[in-house]
Amino acid sequence: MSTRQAYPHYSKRLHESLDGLWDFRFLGENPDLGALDLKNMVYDDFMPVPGVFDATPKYAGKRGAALYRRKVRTEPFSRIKLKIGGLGLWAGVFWDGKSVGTIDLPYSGVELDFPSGDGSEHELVILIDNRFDFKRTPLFSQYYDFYAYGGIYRSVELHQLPECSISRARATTLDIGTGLISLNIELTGQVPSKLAFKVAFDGGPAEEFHEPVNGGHVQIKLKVPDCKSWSPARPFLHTVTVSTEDDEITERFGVRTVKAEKGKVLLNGEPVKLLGYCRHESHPEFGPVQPLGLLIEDLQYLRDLGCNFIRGVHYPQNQVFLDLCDQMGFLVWEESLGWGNIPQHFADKGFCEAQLRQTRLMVRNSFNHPCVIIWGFLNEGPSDIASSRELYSGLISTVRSEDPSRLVTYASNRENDLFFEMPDVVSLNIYPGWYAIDREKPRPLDEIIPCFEKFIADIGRRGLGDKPFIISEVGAGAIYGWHDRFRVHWSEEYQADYLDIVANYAAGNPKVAGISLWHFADARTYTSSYALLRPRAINDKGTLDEFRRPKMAYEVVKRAFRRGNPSNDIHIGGVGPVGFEPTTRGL
Ligand code: ADA
Repeated sequence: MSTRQAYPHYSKRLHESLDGLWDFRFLGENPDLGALDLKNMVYDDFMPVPGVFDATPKYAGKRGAALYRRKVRTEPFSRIKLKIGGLGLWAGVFWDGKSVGTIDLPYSGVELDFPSGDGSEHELVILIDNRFDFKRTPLFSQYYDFYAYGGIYRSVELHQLPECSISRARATTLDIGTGLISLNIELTGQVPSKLAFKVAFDGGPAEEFHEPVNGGHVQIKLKVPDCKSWSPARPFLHTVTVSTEDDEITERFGVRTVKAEKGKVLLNGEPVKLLGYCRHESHPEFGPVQPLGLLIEDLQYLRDLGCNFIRGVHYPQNQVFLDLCDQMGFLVWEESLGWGNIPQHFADKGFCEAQLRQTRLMVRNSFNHPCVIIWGFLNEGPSDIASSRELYSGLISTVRSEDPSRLVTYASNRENDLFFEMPDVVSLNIYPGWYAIDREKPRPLDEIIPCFEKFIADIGRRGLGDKPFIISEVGAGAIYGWHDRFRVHWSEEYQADYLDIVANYAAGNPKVAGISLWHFADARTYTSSYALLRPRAINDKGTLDEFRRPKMAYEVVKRAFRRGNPSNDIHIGGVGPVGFEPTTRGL
């Protein structure tokens, strides 16, 4: 096993990226997993990791189970941590033929910790199952409006851990003026009652500490030397290296504060208007896998559009994407997986438990990204039903107990929402003039602004006027290249006229704290007859199509957003004044 240059932060730890070509076997659409014989399995194909088999031509659209296999080398009898950045929909992980864990949280970054056993060469097998099964994978249902892919969506790493290892060091800004932060160091394995360790910032001199360990955590406060705060205009990043006798990690973080006050979102004490898009991790050829080049391309477009804000829908985001947002100064809403869940889901213990677990994990995994300013969950859940209260309040308190330093919200589509009092930000998904009130009116664009105004007046009357209000979704479909002199639904003209109204309204109205238009790029969705609502079986409301070709609305939105947020021009095409290697993060 080698210590790869790509991950310079774990200098004392043997680790390896397992990305690359793996052996592959599709087990069929209805395999008997109980009778799985891994020992005599014939692998008759290969697949890339990260990669999804059901986006490839040979296995396109298949639902069933598949095996991914590769050989790995470790020192005998070592402690192993397998880090998987995200997969779907369900996985069983086998080490030398024995199960070492299962993964039931699609899109979540997970870690499995287990002993390597005897010998130095091992077989690692990941069984992927992309069939819908509410009992096993309660978080993904077939009716969700985005395609549920099968495969390993993100990078896989193998670490050989010392007996006591540092799993995370989470930095929270306490004061931007003095650079005071609190550092929460999390340990796993054989944890001592007192820990001797060193802390160094930005590769500078280390300070020594000897502190008590409580429940696997050490908490200290310290000042970042020569501290520079992080903001969209100056996305300055620091690194912190924590080392013990046996282990060392380096995490990258930013010093900045986020608050909600008098209807505004404040960043470092200053109001910031959030102008941007919802973005799916989706590509017609790679599915949910996000090649670095694609991420750069998307972020360049978003910057050019004058955006400073991205709502990452509808699941925990790729860590590399968040790294780039840190570097480019984008502000991000990250949310856990959910889509129009129904009261029957809320009545299911397994669903509620998985919601809480994945949301906690998302906050922990993305904690050090300064770009993330808002945590969200349960897109368009049943928030108008009293019995949903327990899960909504449970998720809010889970987020707040993990991270009181950011804002929490959820995207509601219920104007009679019962829980808007609980989150920090009121967020509404609303499609006036698309899913129109008067279905007989041609081009019902005049319905848009009155709908927004009514909602703002309603929340004001409800006493919620002091909470920032975000239009978390709004949009209209357009088929790329489809032009029509009547400028009707599905034409690029209708979408451009629609987004012109919406983007200018949000950019110019002080009562709107932010907007994330639905959506950045077209994305694959239903293969069932739900697709009758979605021409081409694609959600066509992208301002760009699925191959990132701008539609007419592109220039319209760009004009409105740039007028609303002229400071966004600062970094067009660049990564900000301070360039950092994206690989210096801890995760
Ligand atoms: C909802 C949902 C999106 C998408 C959108 C649409 O608001 O949150 O995921 O389905 O509607 O296109 O209608």
